[in-house]
Amino acid sequence: MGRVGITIATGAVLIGVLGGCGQGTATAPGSSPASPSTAPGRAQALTVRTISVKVRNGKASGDTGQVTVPLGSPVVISVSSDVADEIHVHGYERTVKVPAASTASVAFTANKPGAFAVELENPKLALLQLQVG
Ligand SMILES: [Cu+2]
Repeated sequence: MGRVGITIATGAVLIGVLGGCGQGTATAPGSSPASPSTAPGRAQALTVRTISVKVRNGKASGDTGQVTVPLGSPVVISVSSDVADEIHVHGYERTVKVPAASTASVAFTANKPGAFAVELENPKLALLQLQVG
């Protein structure tokens, strides 16, 4: 029925993403391409920031809380979970499924400044807050 027009917020820096998973509900689950996109053209000798979080019995441990990475750094967020879930990096809108009793990683370049929540989707569990810049 009602035809929705143009979404204007595209490209704006998202501030205040701490409120949970309210955004991005239009994305179809299961259709996200799992290929980490790298930009080989302007790769500098940047250190990969590896962030590791372990989730057991609904509790996150490891690199939780606020994690600061420099703008432009390659980031790998590795989550080990005892239950099947989905990692969601807000702002960057990266989602990766993690099977039960295993580890999955989200790799991206932190090229947007700001503060971004990283969560597990199904219990809406906050893992960490990624501070870029
Ligand atoms: Cu989320």
